[in-house]
Amino acid sequence: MKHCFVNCLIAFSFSSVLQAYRWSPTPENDARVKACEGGDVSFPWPIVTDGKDEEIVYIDWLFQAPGKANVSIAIYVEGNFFTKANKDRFTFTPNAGLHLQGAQTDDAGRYYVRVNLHDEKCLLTSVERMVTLSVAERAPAVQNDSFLVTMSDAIWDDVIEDWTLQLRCGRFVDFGHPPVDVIWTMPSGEVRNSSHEDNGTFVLSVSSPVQGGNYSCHLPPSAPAARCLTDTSPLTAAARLYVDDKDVRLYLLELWVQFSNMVRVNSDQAYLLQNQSRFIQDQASLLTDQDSRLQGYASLLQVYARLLQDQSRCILDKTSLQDEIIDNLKEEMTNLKLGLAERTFSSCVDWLAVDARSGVRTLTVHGEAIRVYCDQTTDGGGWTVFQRRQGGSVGSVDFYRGWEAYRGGFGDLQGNFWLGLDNLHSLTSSRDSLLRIDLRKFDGTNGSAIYTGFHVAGVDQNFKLNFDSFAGGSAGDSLSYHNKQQFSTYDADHDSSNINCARKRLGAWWYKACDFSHLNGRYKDSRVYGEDGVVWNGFDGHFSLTFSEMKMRPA
Ligand SMILES: [Ca+2]
Repeated sequence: MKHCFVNCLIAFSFSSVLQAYRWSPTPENDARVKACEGGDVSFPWPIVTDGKDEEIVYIDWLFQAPGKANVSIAIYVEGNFFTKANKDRFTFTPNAGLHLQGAQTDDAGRYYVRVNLHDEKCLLTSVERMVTLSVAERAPAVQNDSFLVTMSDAIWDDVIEDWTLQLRCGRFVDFGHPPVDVIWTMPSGEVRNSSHEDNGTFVLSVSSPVQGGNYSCHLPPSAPAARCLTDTSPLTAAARLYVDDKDVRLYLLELWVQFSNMVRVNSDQAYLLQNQSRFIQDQASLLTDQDSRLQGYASLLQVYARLLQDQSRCILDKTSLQDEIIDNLKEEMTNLKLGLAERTFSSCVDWLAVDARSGVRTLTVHGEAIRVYCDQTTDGGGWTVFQRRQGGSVGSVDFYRGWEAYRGGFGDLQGNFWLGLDNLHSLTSSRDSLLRIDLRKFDGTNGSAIYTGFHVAGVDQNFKLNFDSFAGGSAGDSLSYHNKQQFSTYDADHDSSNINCARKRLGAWWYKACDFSHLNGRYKDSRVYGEDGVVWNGFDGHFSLTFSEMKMRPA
């Protein structure tokens, strides 16, 4: 047979069918077969030969996906079954059948089987059959609420002149082939298959006369398997339709619509109210925060208020104290003014008792007022200054002056000045005084010289200098040489020299012949050697000094 098979292959041709065989009745040619996704499906194709000499040479199977060309998927030859690539899920079942394991959605399409035979004349013939396979996607578990019955709005039917409405059962995708209807049970007990819409709902149209009562729907018992449903529990749902008359029904429908709207509106309002509630809660928590913060501020403000009260009390206390002090001061001032008005001061010691500050004061001496400068700081104060040399901006006072100038005095009591010989006589004539001379070198060293029993004679003795003795001082004694000497100016020579010492020295002093000290000499701006300068021999020789003050205090 093998050699013949080869020959027959060579001689192969698609001749017309000889009818020397027969197919079993099922499946019919062009049958539709349904498989669930992942499940098995068989194409039995039993074929029976009816001639002794007629034998199957080989069988081949082809597959045609929708809209595509045939492709070979398997072949059976000499008792061996071969599958093409990726088609090993197909197995052979006698005598021309195929079994597909784990059907997939892309397995859907047309399957052809071609049985190739030869007869005793080695003439090859082939016969074909075909099935169309649908593969349904496996549906998820069906939930009961998928079968809820809903009711449509009523529609006026002009033909029957009555209202119709529809009951809808379920929402799921129909995979099945052939389509499975939902079975409705009417209030009368009558069973009716529903029509079926594309979106998977099953609609029962109810028209006049509408029966009131329970309408229930359920899938037929075979449906879950046929439709790849995984849940085979009874799937039924029911609605009760109240129908007394059409007005009542319409009223009920209106109520239904209103209720639906109300539910929708209510749910909208509920959402709105929830939002508002949340907003109010937020505000409340915000207010709580602010409240606690305000309470904090309030307690802080109370503390501040207490502090301010304390401070105001302190201020009031202080103010009353100040008022008291001011009153006392005013009283004292008044007393002082009264006292001052009645009082006269003959020396800076008198002034020291009422005013400890140094400065220009008025003394009354022999009924005559004299303006003087009181030094209230040096050595206990009470000093009446009658000569000062200090240079500087107020130092440009010329001390090379004549007799009348020295008699009356000149300069500025706050700066460089000579108080006047008449005043000196007046201040010292009635009592002995201490004479104090304060000096300063250009290097800043201070020195002083003190003499007791100081007084200056009158103009009749040309203001002769008188004192008892040198009483000490770091500047040394450079005035005893001049004791008992008359005062000389360049225009009044009362010295004991043959020359005019005042002209020679360019000053005015109690010259003898001529001097050991010369504090009315020419003021020099630096430490310059010269007999014409401001000189105190015992302090810095003939070098000019930067500062000189002559003062007296009653002994
Ligand atoms: Ca002379």
